[in-house]
Amino acid sequence: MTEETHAGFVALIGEPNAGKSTLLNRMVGAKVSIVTHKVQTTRARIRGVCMAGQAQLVFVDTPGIFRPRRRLDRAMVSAAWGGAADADIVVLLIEAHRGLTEGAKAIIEALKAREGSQPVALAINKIDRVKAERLLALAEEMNGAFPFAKTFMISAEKGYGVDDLRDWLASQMPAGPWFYPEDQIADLPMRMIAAEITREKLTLRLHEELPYQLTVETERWEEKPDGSARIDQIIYVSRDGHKGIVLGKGGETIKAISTAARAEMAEFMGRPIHLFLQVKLRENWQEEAERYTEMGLDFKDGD
Ligand SMILES: Nc1nc2c(ncn2[C@@H]2O[C@H](COP(=O)(O)OP(=O)(O)OP(=O)(O)O)[C@@H](O)[C@H]2O)c(=O)[nH]1
Ligand SMILES: [Mg+2]
Repeated sequence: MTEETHAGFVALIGEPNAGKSTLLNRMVGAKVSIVTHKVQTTRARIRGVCMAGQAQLVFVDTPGIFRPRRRLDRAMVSAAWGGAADADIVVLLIEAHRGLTEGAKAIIEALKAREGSQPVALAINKIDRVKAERLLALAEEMNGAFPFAKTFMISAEKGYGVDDLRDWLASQMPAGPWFYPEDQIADLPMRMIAAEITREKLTLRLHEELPYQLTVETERWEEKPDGSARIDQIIYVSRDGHKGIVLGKGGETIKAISTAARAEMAEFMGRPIHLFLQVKLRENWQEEAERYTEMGLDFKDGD
């Protein structure tokens, strides 16, 4: 007799930089969502699949929740709450060393305002950065602010406490068939993963506002007879001056970015990749519906 299967969706929410994408990647056991030390790295909902015994956990990584200013911000924050609405369980991540911040308080207020909603678990992340004594007080403070179904202390980066969190989540999943084949780890199209990898390298390399003012799209994908692939991508920048910065002196910057992105794509896809990057000025890309569709975000008229 086969054991009954369980499956469900787990939304990871929190402020930008809380470690949501790092946790998703650890749960999945592969890097499917990009990670940087900067805030607002993730722009859309990214699903990663994790098997825990007979349970399939579909983790939904979301953009960080913050006070939105631009249209892109609004689309990101709305994608984050949309991810929470569709989930069986929500996990709120906070950073141990920052504690109950204003931003976390705002998220908790919004969680309270939701009706008939799913259980919310708390994951105090980055515990490798604080002394253990501090954690109990923080857990108490957090649970005074919201009735969390359960509290976990984890380090998504080091892997501490992650198994406990996964096992508990698995025990909470409703009975039902799996949503994805057992060996599938993500449901993002390859062309989008490739674009995200390049955007990660750009974000790591470029400073200040620039990473937030650009977007990457995979324009062409050509399978080669020798098993390799040729990938053509466009980097859209919104200011003329940004083009030169992305290219760098004598094309140095774009070359370094391209090398790093290509290496990671080749590793992820397990085959040689030929990557061609082009930088284009498109002042209004943040107002164009098509750019949002490419990212997997909703574009709302009148926003
Ligand atoms: N020390 C420490 N750093 C961590 C831990 N988890 C994540 N980080 C770091 O925190 C930074 C942000 O991680 P991300 O996973 O990109 O955070 P995020 O919540 O997805 O951020 P956004 O996509 O911007 O909302 C990165 O530099 C990570 O390496 C942890 O457990 N300990
Ligand atoms: Mg992220």
